[in-house]
Amino acid sequence: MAEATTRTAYRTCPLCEAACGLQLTVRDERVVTVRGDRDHVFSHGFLCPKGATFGQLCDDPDRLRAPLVRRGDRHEEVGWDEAFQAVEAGLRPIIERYGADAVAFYLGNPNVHTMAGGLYLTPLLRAAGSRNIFSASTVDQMPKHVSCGYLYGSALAIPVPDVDRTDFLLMLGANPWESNGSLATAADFPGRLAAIQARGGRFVVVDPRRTRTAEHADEHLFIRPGTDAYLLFGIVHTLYEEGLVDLGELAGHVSGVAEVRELAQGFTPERVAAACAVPAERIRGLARELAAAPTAAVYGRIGTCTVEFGTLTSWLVDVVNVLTGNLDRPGGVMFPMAAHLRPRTGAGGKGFRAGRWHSRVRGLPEVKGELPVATLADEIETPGDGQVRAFVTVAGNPVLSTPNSARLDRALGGLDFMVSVDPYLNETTRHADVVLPPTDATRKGHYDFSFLALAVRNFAAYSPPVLPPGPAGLDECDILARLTLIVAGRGAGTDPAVLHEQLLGQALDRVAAAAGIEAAVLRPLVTGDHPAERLLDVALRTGAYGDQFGRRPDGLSLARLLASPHGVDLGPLQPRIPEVLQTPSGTVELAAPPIAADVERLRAALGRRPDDLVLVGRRHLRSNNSWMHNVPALVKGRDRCTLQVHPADATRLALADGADAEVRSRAGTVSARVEVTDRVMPGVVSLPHGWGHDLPGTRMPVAAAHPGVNSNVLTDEFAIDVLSGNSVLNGIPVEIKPA
Ligand SMILES: Nc1nc2c(c(=O)[nH]1)N[C@H]1C(S)=C(S)[C@@H](COP(=O)(O)OP(=O)(O)OC[C@H]3O[C@@H](n4cnc5c(=O)[nH]c(N)nc54)[C@H](O)[C@@H]3O)O[C@H]1N2
Ligand SMILES: Nc1nc2c(c(=O)[nH]1)N[C@H]1C(S)=C(S)[C@@H](COP(=O)(O)OP(=O)(O)OC[C@H]3O[C@@H](n4cnc5c(=O)[nH]c(N)nc54)[C@H](O)[C@@H]3O)O[C@H]1N2
Ligand code: SF4
Ligand SMILES: [Mo]
Repeated sequence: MAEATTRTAYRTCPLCEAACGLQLTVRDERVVTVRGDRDHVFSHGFLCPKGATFGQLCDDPDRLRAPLVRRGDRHEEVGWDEAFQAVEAGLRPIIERYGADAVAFYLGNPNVHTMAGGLYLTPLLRAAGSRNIFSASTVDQMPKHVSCGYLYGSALAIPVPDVDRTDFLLMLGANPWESNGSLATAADFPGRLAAIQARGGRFVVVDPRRTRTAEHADEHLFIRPGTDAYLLFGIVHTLYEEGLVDLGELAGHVSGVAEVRELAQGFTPERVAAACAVPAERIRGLARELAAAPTAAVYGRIGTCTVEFGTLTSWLVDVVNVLTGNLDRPGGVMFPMAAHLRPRTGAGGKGFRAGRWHSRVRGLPEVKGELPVATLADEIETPGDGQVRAFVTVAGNPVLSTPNSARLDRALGGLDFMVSVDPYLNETTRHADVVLPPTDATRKGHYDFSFLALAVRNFAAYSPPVLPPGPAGLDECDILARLTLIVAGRGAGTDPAVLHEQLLGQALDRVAAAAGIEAAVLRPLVTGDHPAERLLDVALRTGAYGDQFGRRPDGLSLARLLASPHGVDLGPLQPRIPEVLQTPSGTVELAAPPIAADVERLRAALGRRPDDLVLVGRRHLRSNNSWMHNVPALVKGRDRCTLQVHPADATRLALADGADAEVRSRAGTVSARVEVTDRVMPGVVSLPHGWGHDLPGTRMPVAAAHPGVNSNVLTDEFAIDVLSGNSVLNGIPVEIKPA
């Protein structure tokens, strides 16, 4: 009897960008064991400690299983219809009285890990019509979108390092040994790095901390936080000066090469060495090694984006790849081709534009349809026409994850109405009048709309729900559909199926128009048990490898992925230039005017005296931003939320290992436990983000018992990268004294 209820299921892990395949043992409708799926075409059995807790996370007794409505300072469980009526009663009058912009939205990181996020946010935001859209992108990767937007004409054309074939990898501000990689989906990133060495290649890490990745590298270079743009310009300068520029196959597809030479003037290795603290001879050496390697890739992540010159740094990463002929070639950096997308028919397009509107209070430019989250509190607090009065969060915890979060926390307390789509009552959602918890990940299907477009090898996988919908839960697609209908004024009682069919109809209209046939002919051919599955089926079948609704019978479809629980391998990355380029000229535009203009800001800062002491962040393998600290297995053991201080600084500042220190910045003050270690360079201290679970009114008791301190009390909402609006979260000037 017991045996009959035990079965094996396969599912893509939704907990980070690596997209590993999980093998789940399910007994009596619960996930009882999690293993890496050895037969998975991409992850080959890899599993990290977070993925191993997938079952515990889904079963967390503190996860909300029914909607909450706030009554006074308490949250009470209600039924779904009552919850949506409360949302309608809260939002509609504000929209009617003050207009669309009075409702702000914040979309957090897990949206890129759900199908609902990939399919239902765009309709929601379109229905809302608000200019006050914010997301975790402006505390993360927006500089990369902007630099790629200018270089390639599309903010989504992001090349990834071809780690499986490269001979030389230069990594800046990334720690995949802990993070498992970002903007480069590479399950078992550590194994893939080790394989570079095993085949005789090298990888070099540039980081103000000696990270686990740095420990495994062939070389680690400390760098002063926020100065990677100087290091990279020193490399670019050397490439020109020593005649090492060689575009290879790219010649004819790149414009602006002479302009970049001009822009690099003055950034000699000697001059930039003083700013970034990497010796001039090593900067020259890196340039020569990158140029001489049969293939090479430069890859930058969080430490290159969340800094003062984030867009320039992200741009320079690609400039070096272009100038050494490594863009779009095997072993260099390449553009993936995801199964749900179609290749374009030729080069050239409208190009990238930012600043179509500006934020009301600080006048910050829109980028990719959103405004910098660093100015969200301004928009809530500042009275006047267009003031934000209502707030919708979907999968976000900005009270812990965004700069000067104590100020945002206060601002949220002053809203007229707030609704959160979130499975936890946490530091942010405790402010919500209504909390709408989606079903857990075992009960939803999964396809990585975001990460299959960033994978270092082309593959596709779809996981159907492992368990049937729970008795109380509501699917996230249904939640977002009902919100959309409310915001659009179509009523809280409208069946979400109305919107599901409407979206499917629109998707079919688009593909039918492109193929010159009737959408009605295609509708009966679409398969799938769920609205998200049907939309995916259309995208897959008309995508790069699709069955074209039967015209290519061996092509991809939902049915084909359902029959392939370990995924379908689509081969190594292929060159995509010029097809991928959407710039007006149809070339890689190396020196777009907004970028060139920002170089002058960088040049002006070159002689600036560095701050005495700056704060950087760090990630730990057992953590995931702010939201997985309620899983006992992930928080057990010694306190990880420590302030790392170099021994020389500890002596100078009279800080003892294990004692508390008071850390003060322009934005705020926290008290943190000191860990004296030479893993940070002198002049740099490090505190992880996502902690600070000691605020009242939350329902995450395990996290509250391991609170840590919130590093974003210290980060400054006025420090942003001007081109992208991205917050500066690394290189924060601080003062420290014993507490
Ligand atoms: N100082 C500093 N700050 C940082 C960073 C840093 O390096 N340093 N990193 C930044 C980065 S890269 C990021 S991405 C942001 C993250 O910023 P956020 O996205 O704002 O924060 P998270 O901690 O990821 O919170 C995720 C929320 O989603 C909820 N959630 C989890 N799963 C689901 C789901 O399936 N559906 C829904 N609807 N909700 C779900 C969780 O309960 C939680 O409330 O933090 C940024 N903040
Ligand atoms: N375990 C775990 N995994 C995660 C997450 C997590 O919270 N925990 N978060 C996920 C998310 S949302 C993201 S975006 C990714 C991020 O993925 P990564 O970017 O790989 O993550 P980090 O570990 O923050 O690595 C950033 C590194 O930059 C360094 N750094 C700081 N300032 C500078 C600088 O100015 N220059 C240089 N060169 N380096 C600098 C830091 O010391 C740190 O080692 O990780 C994802 N995976
Ligand atoms: S590396 Fe990421 S995707 Fe893989 S098991 Fe760990 S959390 Fe899941
Ligand atoms: Mo992120």
